[in-house]
Amino acid sequence: MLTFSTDSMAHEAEMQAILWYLTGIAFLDGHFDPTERQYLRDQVVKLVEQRARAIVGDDIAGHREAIDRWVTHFHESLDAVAAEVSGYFTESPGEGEDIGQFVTARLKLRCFELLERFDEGGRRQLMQAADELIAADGVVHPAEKAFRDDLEHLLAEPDELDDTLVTHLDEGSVVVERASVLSVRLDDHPFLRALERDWSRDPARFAEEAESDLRLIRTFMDRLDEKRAKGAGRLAGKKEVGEFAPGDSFLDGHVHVYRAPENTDVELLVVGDLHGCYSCLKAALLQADFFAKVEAHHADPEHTPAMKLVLLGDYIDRGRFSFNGVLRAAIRLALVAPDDVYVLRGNHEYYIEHNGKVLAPVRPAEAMQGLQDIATQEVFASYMRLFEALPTSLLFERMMFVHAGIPRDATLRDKWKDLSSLNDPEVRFQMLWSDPSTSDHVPDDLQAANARFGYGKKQFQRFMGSLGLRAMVRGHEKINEGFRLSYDDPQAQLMTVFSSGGKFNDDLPKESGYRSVTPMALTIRHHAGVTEVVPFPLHYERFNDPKNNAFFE
Ligand SMILES: [Mn+2]
Repeated sequence: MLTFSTDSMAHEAEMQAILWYLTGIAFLDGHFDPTERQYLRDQVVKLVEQRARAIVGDDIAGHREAIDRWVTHFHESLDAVAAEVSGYFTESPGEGEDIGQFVTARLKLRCFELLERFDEGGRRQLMQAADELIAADGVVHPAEKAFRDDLEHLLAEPDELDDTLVTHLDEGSVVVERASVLSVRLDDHPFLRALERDWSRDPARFAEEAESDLRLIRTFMDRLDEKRAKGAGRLAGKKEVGEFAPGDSFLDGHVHVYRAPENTDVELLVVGDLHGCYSCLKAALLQADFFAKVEAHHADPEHTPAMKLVLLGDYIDRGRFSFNGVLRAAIRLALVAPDDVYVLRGNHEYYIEHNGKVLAPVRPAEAMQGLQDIATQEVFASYMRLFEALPTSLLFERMMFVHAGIPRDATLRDKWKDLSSLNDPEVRFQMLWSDPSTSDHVPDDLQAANARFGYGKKQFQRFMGSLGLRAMVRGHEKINEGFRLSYDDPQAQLMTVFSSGGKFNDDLPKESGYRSVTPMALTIRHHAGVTEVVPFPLHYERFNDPKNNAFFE
C-alpha cells in the first residue's frame, strides 16, 4: 500500500502522476467514454480516503468536510486532464498514424514526464498503487501491462546527456518583454485589398482564378531557385552561426541565413500558425505598419531599420481563407519584397502523390476538402510542389526560426555534420513536427513513437549550443495564451507563438477549437548585438469588418 506524502505540494505531484497514469490506462481501448470517466472519479475518492486514513487513522468520518474538499480539488484536476486529452484528439497526427496511436503515445510521454520526477522507489509505489486500483476491478489486460512495462523501461533508461556538452555563449543575448498592445495605424492597404477575392463556385471562373494563383506560385518558385543557385553550398563546413559575417544574406537549399549588416538595426515581424485566419495576418501586418517600414528602409537604408516578415508555416486548414487568403498573401508579399519576407514551411504544407492523385496525409485537411469538387489534380499538384520548395528555417543572428523544433536524437547522431545538415530531408521533416517536453531528456523509444514527438530541455540546450544559437522561435502548438516562453533558459530560450484563433473570429468555422486561443504575433528588434522580443495580441475583429476586409463583403 502506498504511503502518500503528508506534504501537500509533494502530494499534489503524486496525485497528478497517478491521475495521468490511470487516464493513460483507461484510454488504452482507444476511447475515453463517460463510464471510464466515472470510474476514474471513483478512484479519486478511494485515493483521498486512503491518504486520510494514513494521516488520521481509520476513523475518518469526523474529517468528512476536509475529505470532500480534497475530492473536489482532485476531481477538478481530473477534469483538467480530460480537457487536455480531448485537445490531443484535435491535433493532426502524422502520415500513416491513426489518432488513437497518437493519443496513446502522447499519454505515455505525459506519464513519463510526471513520473520521472520521483526516485525509483517513489515511482514504483505510485504505479503499484494505481495498479492495485485497476486490479481490484477485475483482470489486468495485456495492453495495460504493456503500457506499464514500456513506462518502466523508459524511466529506467539512463539520462545520456552530459551537461559539459552544452556550450556557453556570451554573445547574442535575447530579452523577452511582456506582451504589449500595438494599435493599427491604417485600417486597410491597397496591396492586401487587391488580393481579397474568394474563389468562385463556377467551374470555369474557378479555373481562371486558380490559374492566376498558379502563375504566382511558378514565379515564386523561380525566384527561390535563383536564390538557391546563388546561395548553394554556403552552409557546408560551417559548424555554428557565429561563422557568418555581418551582412550575409542567402538561401542555401531550404535554409535562409540573414545577419544584420554593420550599423544596421533590424525589426522582424514574426507570425506563427495562421491556419486560414487571414484577418489575423492582416492585423499583424497593419499593426506592425509593415508596408510603411519596408518602404522607409528601402528609401533610406542608412538611417532606418531593416524590416522583415517571418512566417512560421501552417498557412492552410482549420480556418476559411487558406489558399485564397493566407497563402496567396504570403506569396504576393514574398514576390513584392523578396529580400524582406521569409515564407517558411509548416507540417500542414505537406501533400503527397499516390497513383496520380494528390493526397493530404495531415488530417483533417480542410483546405483540400474545400476544393475537392472543383479543383483539378493539377491545382493540388502545384500546391504540393510549392510546399516541397518552401524553406524550412531562418537563421538570424543567434536565433533560429522554424515551424516546430529540433530533430530526434537518433537522427542527429546519424546525420549531423555541420549546418548543411539542416538541409537533410529527415532533419527538415522532423523540425516541422516536434514539440518541447517538460522533461530534460525524452528517450529514443518515446521519440520514435510518433511523427509528432517530444524533445527535452537538455536535448534542446545541447542542440542550440552546438549551433551557436541562443533562442528559437516556433509555432506548431496551439497555445491558448498565444505566446509562451516554453524554455526560459537565458542560454537557450524557446518561444512558441500562435497567430490563429480568436473567440469571435469569423475566419474560423463556428465550432472551431481554435476559438480558445488569443492570437498573438511578435515584434523582434535587433540593436547593437541585443535582441528584444515583444509579443502583441492581434486585432482580428477589426478585419472581420467588410469595410476593412473584402473577403467579408
Ligand atoms: Mn503545425
